[in-house]
Amino acid sequence: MTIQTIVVPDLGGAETVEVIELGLNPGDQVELEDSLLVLESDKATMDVPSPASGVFSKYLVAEGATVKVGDPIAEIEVSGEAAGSGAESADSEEVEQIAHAPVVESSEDNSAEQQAAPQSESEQIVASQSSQLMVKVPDIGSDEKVEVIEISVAVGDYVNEGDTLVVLESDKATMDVPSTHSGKVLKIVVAEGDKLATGDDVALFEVESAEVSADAAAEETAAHSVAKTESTSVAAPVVAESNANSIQAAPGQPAQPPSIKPSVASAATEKSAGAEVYAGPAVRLIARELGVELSQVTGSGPRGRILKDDVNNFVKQVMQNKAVPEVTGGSGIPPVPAVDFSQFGEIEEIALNKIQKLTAANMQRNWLNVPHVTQFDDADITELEAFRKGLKAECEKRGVKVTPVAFLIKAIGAALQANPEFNRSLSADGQNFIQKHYYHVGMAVDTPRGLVVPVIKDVNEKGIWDISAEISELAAKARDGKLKPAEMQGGCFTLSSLGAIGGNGFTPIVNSPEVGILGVSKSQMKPVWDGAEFAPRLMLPLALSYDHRVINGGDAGRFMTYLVKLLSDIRYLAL
Ligand code: CAO
Repeated sequence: MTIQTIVVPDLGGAETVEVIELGLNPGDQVELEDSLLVLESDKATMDVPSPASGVFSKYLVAEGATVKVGDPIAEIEVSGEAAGSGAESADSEEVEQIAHAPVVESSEDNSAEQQAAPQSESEQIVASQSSQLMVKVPDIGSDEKVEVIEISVAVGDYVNEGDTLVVLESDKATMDVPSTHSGKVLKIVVAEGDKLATGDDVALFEVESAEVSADAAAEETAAHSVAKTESTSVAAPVVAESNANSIQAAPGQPAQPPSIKPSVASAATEKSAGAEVYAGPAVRLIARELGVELSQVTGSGPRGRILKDDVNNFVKQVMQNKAVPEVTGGSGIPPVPAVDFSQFGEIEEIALNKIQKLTAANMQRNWLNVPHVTQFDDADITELEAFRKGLKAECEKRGVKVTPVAFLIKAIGAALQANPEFNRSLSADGQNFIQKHYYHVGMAVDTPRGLVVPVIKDVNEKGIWDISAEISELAAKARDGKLKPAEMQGGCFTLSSLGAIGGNGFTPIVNSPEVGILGVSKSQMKPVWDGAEFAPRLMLPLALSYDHRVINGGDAGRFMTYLVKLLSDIRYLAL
């Protein structure tokens, strides 16, 4: 292995650049062309790719350092063979510029060569009609085709000179193709993903005729110049400060044709989803590979630039919160805007605990996936309550507390058996019903840490005493945080009783993949017409929510009617 020193490559005119991103750690494996670090001038952002595969050793500069061409910036360890084909080893007296240095030309101090470049650009604008111009890809400095990664205008748009038409991206740089004229876009002849080379058509424009004639004049002059200077014309990428206004050159001076200026600096800023995105080519590549919308990523780099770590962290965060990707939004659902409540008064932030996070995720999942319908009825529990109260002495003797909830669970089990549609789930692919032949009922328990749902198994094989004992035991465990996972699994249907708390009705959310849930509110004495007179009866408000994919209204009506009958005359429970 040989240590190979990477130096700042040709900066295309910029004297110094800033080191803005150091993404590797000593020992990291790097492949040929992997980005080692990112440099930025006032016009361009460029990745410095590795000239060979090897092991990253260390950086020789710090983030924020200002460096110039030839400055050593990093070291990698490469095999002897790779070292021979790449840059010089550290032993070498002369430090050579890396083989794959990005050539991002800046043009403020245009060389003679670069001055000649615009001449070839005369071909970039062709007057196809008296008032129409075809804007073409400028000289991009190589024969390599580059990809269109963004179309920044639409047909019919009026664009001003300098506005970006499309964004091109090679593996080394991102370039805007700005409009050379003000005018209306008549046609865009490229699509995202197209590979373009210098001189390819981009968009047809309608421009004012005066401008066209000026261009045409310039074109003619420039074309003439091309003929004269053909040998000196270079294919330098024109990240030029070359002034489009130079078309109004002084009399006698060779008029410069309007040049299309791929500005790498501004290319690093992508307009996406209405938001400005500031990121380099390597980061854009990673984002595209991972399917990350960069406008959603917050940049932690200098001036808000998005770094690789930002993209990685974004992905990690989404994966970690997969169950709750966002409080709102996703699947095309418009997100609720984030509000800074502190502007209205004093606030404090309280983190959700694990149960609360899970509840939030499950509720959102169930609410979004299940087409809910809720049906209401009241059960006359006058006799049930009289019977229950009559059990008081027996309860004390047995040490068991019997509440209406035990009768509800027993009645639900019987109603599930009589109405098997409620004892089903929909298969994950939506093609089959899963009919269950066991009767396990979940019971929502309100605890200081949040809502949990222990499950009472085989309720149809148990009597009121056993069910009551289990309710007390599971509710106590739930409140003490001692429920085991197995005690919260396997439910066929859920009971949510707010009877001890109050209210006269609510619409519970189905605990999917179950298909039904019963919401029970506080019983109240009500005057009920018995055919001859109003009689005081203890009425229990019931709300049955169901998954309308599995249960139709008739099924629900029958289930509810049967349940009400069982609760109104519990002798049926014995049958
Ligand atoms: N109407 C009137 N009174 C009722 C009643 C009803 N529907 N249901 C129960 N009660 C009474 C009980 O009889 C008991 O009174 P007595 O001691 O005088 O007999 C009192 O209310 C307290 O009952 P409890 O809460 O101790 O026990 P429970 O069996 O009624 O309920 C449990 C157990 C675990 C369901 C309940 O404690 C609980 O946590 N409920 C909340 C469930 C919940 O949060 N649901 C919402 C989920 S969706 O967000």
